[in-house]
Formats: sequence, structure tokens, C-alpha cells
Amino acid sequence: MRIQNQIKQGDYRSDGFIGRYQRLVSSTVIPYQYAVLNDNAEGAEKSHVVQNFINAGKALRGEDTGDGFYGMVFQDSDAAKWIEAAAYSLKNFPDPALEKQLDDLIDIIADAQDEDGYLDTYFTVKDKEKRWTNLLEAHELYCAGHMAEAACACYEALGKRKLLDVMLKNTAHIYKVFIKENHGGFPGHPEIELALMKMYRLSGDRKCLELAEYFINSRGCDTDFYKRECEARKWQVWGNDAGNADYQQSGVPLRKAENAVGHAVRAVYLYTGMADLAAETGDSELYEACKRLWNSITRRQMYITGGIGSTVHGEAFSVNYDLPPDTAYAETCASIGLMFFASRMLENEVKGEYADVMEQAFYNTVLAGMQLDGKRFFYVNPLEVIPGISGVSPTHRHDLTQRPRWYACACCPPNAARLISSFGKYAYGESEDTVYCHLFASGHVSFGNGMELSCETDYPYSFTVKYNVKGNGSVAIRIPAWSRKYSLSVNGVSSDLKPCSGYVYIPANGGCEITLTLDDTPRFVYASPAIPRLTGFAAVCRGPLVYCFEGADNDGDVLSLTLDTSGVISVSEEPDTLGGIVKISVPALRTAKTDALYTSRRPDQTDCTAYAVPYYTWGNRGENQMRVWLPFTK
Ligand code: FUB
Ligand code: ZN
Repeated sequence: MRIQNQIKQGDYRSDGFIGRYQRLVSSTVIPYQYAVLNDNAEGAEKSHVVQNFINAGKALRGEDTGDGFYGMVFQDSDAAKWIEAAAYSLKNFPDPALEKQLDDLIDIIADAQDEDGYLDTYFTVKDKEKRWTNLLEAHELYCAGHMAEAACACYEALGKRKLLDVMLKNTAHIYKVFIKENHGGFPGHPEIELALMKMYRLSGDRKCLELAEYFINSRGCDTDFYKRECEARKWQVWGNDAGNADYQQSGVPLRKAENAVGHAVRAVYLYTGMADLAAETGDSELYEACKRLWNSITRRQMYITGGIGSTVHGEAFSVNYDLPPDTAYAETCASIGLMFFASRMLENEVKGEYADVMEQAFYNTVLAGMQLDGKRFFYVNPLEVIPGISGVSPTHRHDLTQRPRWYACACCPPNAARLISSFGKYAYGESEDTVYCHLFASGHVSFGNGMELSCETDYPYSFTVKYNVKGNGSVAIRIPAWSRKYSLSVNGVSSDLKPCSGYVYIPANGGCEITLTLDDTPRFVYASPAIPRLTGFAAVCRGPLVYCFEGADNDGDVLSLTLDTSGVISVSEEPDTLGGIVKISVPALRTAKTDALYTSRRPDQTDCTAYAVPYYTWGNRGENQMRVWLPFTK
């Protein structure tokens, strides 16, 4: 039985913690990003993306293209992600001025589409002859994928069809090139696979399904494709190594893949498409491969924050257990992609661990990717930052201490915006007779199977979740693995239902009221000794939130702190700190500073209290030290 998680966006709007983020995206993030895309945001990197589309339209009409193309070869995708965020957000918060901006941008994009359906400003403006000659680097299929996702969002959330028609025409073009004309090859940066699956489900156009199958099934079969392509072309974008098949996730047919390898965002977008296809077609061999890849990521290559892709070298997975906190890469987009992968794994099989990881990635790395005011963004998400070293030393240059306003490579900011504004798609799922609550968030949702549900909670700071359910069927509610105890009542009567694969199944029978109370006890978490540098270190978590120790709460110095893990962790509500948080205090020792670089005199240690704030809020009070992992004593 296939579980459908990508529930219609219009059926869900969030309140509470998530609602506040969705309002921030609507009121600040989307307008700010619109200004950036139009080069009207002071102090932000130049984008030029809208102008690229305008110039591509001119190129097609044979007009002077003015300042031509500017930016990354995949610059188009920034506009696509903004459109997607705007479409979902408009459904949550109607806004005629934003809708007009959206419509106008869609018109500009439609004008940039060639008669044959081709759509990509880099090639249309710069050199039409080079289309499809550099799948390895040139991101044509990646940009098409993002625009297809944007098209689906506009149609599904707002009933706007224009962009969907543009992208179905574009798909027909790609189908002609790859299926009918047998061009060969597969995307250097996967993304189109998952987008094609979305478009297939929305439009029923079988070309989308066939293309997704083609890209997934052919990948890794012709291992020399990129080498031949590289030899045949006389140009390059970055000079990527065409022989590094692992980096390209093309060293083995995907069905045989054992380990998650290569560029992390590419990997999880690809695995999402695979899991989509497996769920759609019931392909158990493909799902088995997805499970191996899932385990490879989450059991051996994932940070406690749900960050993945630990090395800056190629923005990639490293090797098992290589998870350094201070030189972490952990790109925001990679954790967003991990959420995508998790949500599609849930469509194959309802298992708590998939939603647990989805939640871990969201509340930690994804939210940390954005400043609390919605105007600055992290691309890289370290678990330890020391001003003077981080962002400065050659080995730590990528680990910034503060979020920049924008990036020349701006994939992460609009990705976070589209994810937050479509949160309901990840929170809920449905089958014919059951609704699934994967994530906890206040709000109301109506399902295609006729059931309706209202949820009230102050999660992730309070752990009571109340549901009011209408309709016939069952409600499946996740019991997170971190919750060592929980209580459940149905219509006021205590229930001893036990979870099955991480979910309790409650018969609703015409409606019911459910109250779930999860464990609010803060806890120490320890890493496997297989991870270098973390033996003897502990982190602190409460619910889904990973905490971090910042200089701002600890007299400017967290490097000299050692946690006393035999002590009791206390919590205090701080509604006026960092947008409203629960702060954590832990008994600790402070090691005295010495002037000498090394000394044989054992340093003094004094009792103190170490204070921690949720990781997603770090770096919001100016530059200061930050550590997720601290050494522990006892
Ligand atoms: O290449 C497109 C996007 O830019 C990737 O997904 C990110 O990792 C960044 O390289
Ligand atoms: Zn990114």
C-alpha cells in the first residue's frame, strides 16, 4: 500500500512554532529574496537571475541581450525555488501584490522558453549550439527539475497552470532528446528525477514517469558516459573530473548501490527520486537499494544535527564516521534533501526512523540555515565555531561564524523558504483509511480520504500534542525514538496502545480526541567511539532539538568547559531570548586559562554552570564561540 505524503498544500496551514516560521517566510524571506533576485537588495551578492530570463527572451526574439547572462550555470534554479516558496506561501497567506510578482515572473520565464520547449537561460543567452553537450557540469536537467517543481507548486497550491504547461512542453523536449533521439547519459546534478515524479503524479503525463525511470535505471550502467562526453566537447564549466564516477553517483547501477557517496545534495535528491519511483511502481529491488543508502547515511555519515556531506572537498560525503564538528560542511540543502528522501521512504514504508531523521534535520540544520530575522543564511553548518580560526584558517575557511546576506551560489536560502512554506507535506501522510502524523505542528489539515484533523501543541518546546479527529479511519501517530516514555489518551481515557514500527494506530471511528504527551526530559547524548575526536564528549538534547553552548551565555568562552554528566540538566523558559526558547543549564567545570601554550602543571578546575541554547538559534547574537559537543567528566 502506498502512503501519500505529498498531501495537497491547500489542505494544511500551520500555527504555533511552525506557523511563526511560515509567517516570517511570507512577510520577510520571500520579499527579501524577491529583491535579491531582482538585484534590489542592498549589501547582497548580485543575482541577475530575473534579468537572465529577460535576456533569454530577447535572445529568442533576436534582440540585443544587453548585459547577457550572469551568475552560476544553474542561476535559473534560484528563481524556480523562489516561485515554489511563493506559491506555497500564497496558499497560506494570500497577498495580491505577491501574486502579481509571481504571475509576472512566470510570464518572463514563459517568454524565455524556446519554440521547441527548451528552457535554460545560460545556453539560450550564451550559446544555443552547446545545449546538452555537458550533462556532467551544466545543470540543464537540474534547472529543469527545479522549474518543474515550481510549476507543480503553482498548479497544486494556486491552480495556476501556465508554468505547468511550460514545463510539460519542456519535458516533451527532454523526452525527445533522451528517449526518442537516444542522446544517452543522465544528469550531472540529479533533481529532475524527483521533479518528474511530482509532475507525473499531478499531470498523469507518462512521459514524466518514463523519463524518471530512464534517468534512474540508466545511471551507473554506462560508467564511461561522462568521459566520452568530456572528450567530445571542447568546453567546460568548472573542469569536473569526468572519471570520478563515485562523486557522480554513477559508479554502479543504482539498484546495486551500497553506500551513499559523492556530492551530498546530488545524492539525496537522486535517492529521493529513486524512493519516489519505488513507491509509485512497487519496485522492491529499488526500495531495497534505497534502504541500504538510507542506512549508509543515517547510521554512519550523519551529524547529530541531521547534517550530511561532511567534507568541503566537493561538498561531499567523506568516509564512514568522518564527522568532524569544526570543519563540517553539512550544507543546508543537503539536510533539506535528506528530509525529501525521508518523506519518500515513508511513502514506501511507515517507519518511525524515517520521520525521526526528517525531524532531526529540520529542527537543527535546516532551521539553523536561516537567521531568526529571515534575512541572513548559512550554507555550511558547523558544529563548532571558534572566531579567529573558523572562517579564517585554510582548513576552516568555509565554516563562517555569521550568516551572510546572500551567496554567489545561492542554492540554500530559497530552498529553506520553499521547505518551510510547504511544511505540511512533510508533517502528514494519508492512505485510503489512515492519516499519518509524522511531525508535530499546530494547525488544521483535511485529507483526500475525507478525514480531518486539528492539532494543538507548543512543540518543540512543549511535549503535549492534542488532536481532534473527524471522519472514519485510523490515525497513525509517530512516537519519536528519543521519547523514552509517553502517555496517550483517547477521548479522555488512558490508552496502552503500543507502537508498531514507531507509530501508534488509533481507530477514529467517526471522530475522536487524542492527547499524546512525549518525554520532555533533557538528555545527554554520546557519540560512537568510531567518530574521531568525540570519545569523551557529550551533547545535550531536548525533544528533537540539539543544543549548543555559545560564548554569549558562557562568559565568552566555551572551550574551557567540561560537562558533569552525573549532574541534573535544568531547563528555564526564556520567552524574550532568541525568539522564545527553553534554555538548558548543566553542571560543569571551568578549566583555568594559562598563558603558556603547554604546561606540565595540571590546570585548576572550578565548578560552574554551562548554559546551552537550541542549535538552530546559534550565531544570532554576533560572533562568538559555539560548540555542540563538550568534553564530559564522571
Ligand atoms: O550545484 C547546484 C547546487 O549548488 C548544489 O546542490 C549545491 O551543493 C551547490 O553546489
Ligand atoms: Zn545549498
